[in-house]
Amino acid sequence: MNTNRLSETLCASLNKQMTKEAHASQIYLSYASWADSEGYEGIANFLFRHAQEERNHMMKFLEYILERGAKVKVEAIPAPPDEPSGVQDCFEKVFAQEIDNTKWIYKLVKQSFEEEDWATWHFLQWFVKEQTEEETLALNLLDKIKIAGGSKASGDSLYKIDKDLKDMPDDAELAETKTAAKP
Ligand code: OFO
Repeated sequence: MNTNRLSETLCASLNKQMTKEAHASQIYLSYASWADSEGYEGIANFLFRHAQEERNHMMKFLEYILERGAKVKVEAIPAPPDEPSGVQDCFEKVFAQEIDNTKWIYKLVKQSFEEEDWATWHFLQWFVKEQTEEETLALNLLDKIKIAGGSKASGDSLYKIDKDLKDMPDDAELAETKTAAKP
């Protein structure tokens, strides 16, 4: 009896995304290490936490594949790109990374829809929401850096941003959770 509830094609794509999440985690680890070595303790802390989040995303895919009776394929993780040249470049790279990941999540959603695999489609909705949050978070940070002067931001304003990031929550509030009383 076949107990595998995933198609071969969807299983391959989910495995691919699992490795992409692991890659994202390595990217955040590398940027966090760069930030720490530059003296930005708060930014490093924020990015280290995010590296862990991506690792959790990887585990979510792994567990889902197993749960559906399919086979997990653990593969090599590509090396992260070059380290950032400054704080603005760092968050531009973070934003670009999240946009790219959203693109892959959307491809998976489309594939699950086309294959009429509603369990996988439902599983992926969590990631659709998560990507919106992560893009918003990165965008908000870029806005702050832009206001502070972008690549010409003063040491003082970067110090303030670094301090704020230390305790900043990892998730952004989405429009749907806002109210007139709490815009
Ligand atoms: Fe950056 O998010 Fe995973 O999926």
